[in-house]
Amino acid sequence: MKCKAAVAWGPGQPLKIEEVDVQDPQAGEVLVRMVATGVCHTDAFTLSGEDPEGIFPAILGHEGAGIVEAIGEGVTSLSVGDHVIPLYTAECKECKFCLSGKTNLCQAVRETQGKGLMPDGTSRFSINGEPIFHYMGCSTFSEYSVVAEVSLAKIHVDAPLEKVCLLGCGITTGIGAVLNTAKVEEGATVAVFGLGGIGLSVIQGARMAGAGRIIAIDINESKFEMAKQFGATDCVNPKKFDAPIQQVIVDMTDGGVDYSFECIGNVDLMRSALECCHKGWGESIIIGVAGAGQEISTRPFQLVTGRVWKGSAFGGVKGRSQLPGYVEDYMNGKIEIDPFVTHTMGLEDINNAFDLMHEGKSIRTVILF
Ligand code: NAD
Ligand code: AHE
Ligand code: ZN
Repeated sequence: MKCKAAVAWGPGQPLKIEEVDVQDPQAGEVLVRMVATGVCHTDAFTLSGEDPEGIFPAILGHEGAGIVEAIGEGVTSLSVGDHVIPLYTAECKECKFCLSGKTNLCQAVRETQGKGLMPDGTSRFSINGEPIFHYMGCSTFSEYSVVAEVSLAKIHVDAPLEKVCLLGCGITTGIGAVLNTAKVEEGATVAVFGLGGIGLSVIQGARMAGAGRIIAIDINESKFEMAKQFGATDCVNPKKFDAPIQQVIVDMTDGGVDYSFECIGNVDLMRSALECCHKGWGESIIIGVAGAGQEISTRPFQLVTGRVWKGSAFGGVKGRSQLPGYVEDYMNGKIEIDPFVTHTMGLEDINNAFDLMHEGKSIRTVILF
């Protein structure tokens, strides 16, 4: 079949709307008609050329929701008409990682996914016979996408896809990092670096966990109002201080926070986030994604004296088992999504969504197909 998709032809180039050929789903694969997709900073990161796994030409997008249009041979867990969220972190329920009980990082399709291919090592997208690569196993910037069965969460048929698409990455990542990775306790003091879709979701998660104090940090003060709406108790602009931000936070909190979250992708701020943690027990969670060749550093003494450095991918959430519950938590009012959707537009305007993100004017733009 043919459909419209936004194609990333090369690093730093605007996406181009193209008519692409989409091959039928093969064994273990599913054809999804996309209804909506968010635009996450990670899409911009890969488009910038900073992603070591970035590969072009590709169809980006990994925060979508849609409806099963066709299934390939051997697909048993999904039927035509099911409502689904594509998962960049698959869940096969069989691999060493899935069975470990220690991680959500299923490896069933990860190797080929990182090469922009389906599990059999080929692409389902092409233009004039030339293959176009998949992205993060999702490629949601397309009217139709082929996704591995293990990379699809079946969700409640009544959930509004134009909202719950954001559970495909940003909101789940932030809430999950608080509840699964850090396991923030009631009354804890939390610092959140970066107030985009991820940081605001961390704040939402921290409030759900009953955190006592939530310190929101950003250089764009226009983000502070929404941070407060989600539960931030203090908002700090590092540019307003001469001292390093970690010192500012330590001074505000009688020795440091119990938990911090880096939601920007800046290795200097990853250090600040670790070093604003309390001696003896403070834990810092890296969520932000840093560019090729970048490395983190700190004095080992920071760890010797009890601070803990961790990372979190998709909030530690196992997509097929747990994401349907997140969708239902939205439907019954336990999780907020609507305020995150600051802009909506058609696929033809998708470059505008990237501009709004870079200008700091949006939290999430949702593309409606
Ligand atoms: P975003 O662009 O919407 O938000 C980033 C925020 O950081 C903005 O509010 C910006 O003003 C702020 N910021 C930038 N530089 C800053 C600085 N020097 N000091 C303080 N604040 C600063 O991005 P997002 O979609 O929320 O994503 C945030 C990060 O999380 C990205 O690196 C993204 O790739 C990553 N991410 C990781 C996962 C994961 O599973 N680990 C999932 C989704 C996104
Ligand atoms: N490809 C990059 C790393 C990108 C990355 O860290 N991705 C996050 C998800 S960001 C979603 O917005 C992730 O889950 N990583 C775990 C995984 O298996 O990809 C690189 O540095 O090579
Ligand atoms: Zn994302």
